[in-house]
Amino acid sequence: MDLIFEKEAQETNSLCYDAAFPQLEIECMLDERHLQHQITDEQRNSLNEDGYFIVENALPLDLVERLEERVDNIYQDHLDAGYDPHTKNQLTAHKNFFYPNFLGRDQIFVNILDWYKTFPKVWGILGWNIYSYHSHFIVTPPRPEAVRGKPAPLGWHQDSGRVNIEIESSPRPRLSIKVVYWLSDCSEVGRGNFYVIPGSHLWDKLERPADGSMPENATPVCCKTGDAVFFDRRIWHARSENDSEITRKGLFYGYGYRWLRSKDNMTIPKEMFERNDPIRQQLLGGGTNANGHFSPKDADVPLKVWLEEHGVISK
Ligand SMILES: O=C(O)CCC(=O)C(=O)O
Repeated sequence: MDLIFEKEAQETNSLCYDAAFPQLEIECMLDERHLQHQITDEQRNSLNEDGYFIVENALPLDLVERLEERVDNIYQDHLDAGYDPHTKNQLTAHKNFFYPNFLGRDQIFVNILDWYKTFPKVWGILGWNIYSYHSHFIVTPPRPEAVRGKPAPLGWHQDSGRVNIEIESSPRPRLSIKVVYWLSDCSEVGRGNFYVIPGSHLWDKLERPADGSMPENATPVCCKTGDAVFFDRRIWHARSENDSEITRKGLFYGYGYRWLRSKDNMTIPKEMFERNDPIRQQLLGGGTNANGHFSPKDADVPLKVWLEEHGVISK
């Protein structure tokens, strides 16, 4: 970060515009606001007991609007091309659109990685040897009229694929969490809500009713636009069908330990990587060498240094 920009960032604590890259908005680095939004006992208890918690109004609506515009543009490009590169299938207006590895598509997505109302809770859960191992956004349009209201079995799962089969311990270890920011209003059931089974993060298996109906205690997570949900990767969760008139949109940020391999291709343009501050670079997968993912030195984990300097953890 150049000195003028750094000084400006410290002075304004707000969005910074770089004169050389006028379209590149770089949100300022960690500051006092982060210290005010650390995880509460109630949130920690909810995560430990239920496997998730909600942070209301995590993002202001003007920021949601700008994020949504970027998501809409990427989605529209794919709709125009009629192709979904993730499923390698045709993309049509009613299909769910899952778009991984989106951070490098726009600086504004990177800005949310260390968002002051949420990121302190991430370090409060996982500690400082972390990065964003996986990110995706999902656009879930309303179902076609012909199938509206028809029950469809949900895709219940725990995150992390083979980890759940190959790791020996029971219950499985947490390893990572996700934070999803809702860009659309999911405050009523039937809007493609995210479903969870509270407490199921400690289960190795899920008993699914044979008729495809909801498992016991399946709970829709109802959130307003701008709310965020933190969830443990182990909680059994699923997307539901959207039988409303509102296209559901969510930005999912996964955080895990730096020794956990990334699930995304992590195609962050070099120039974008270099223009972000060291803590962002850590979150984007930076580090000095491979061993530093397991036995980090301070240069690998500027987040740790910042937390020490601000009295959040002791040296
Ligand atoms: O789209 C949803 O509600 C669920 C997303 C999901 O399953 C995931 O992020 O692992």
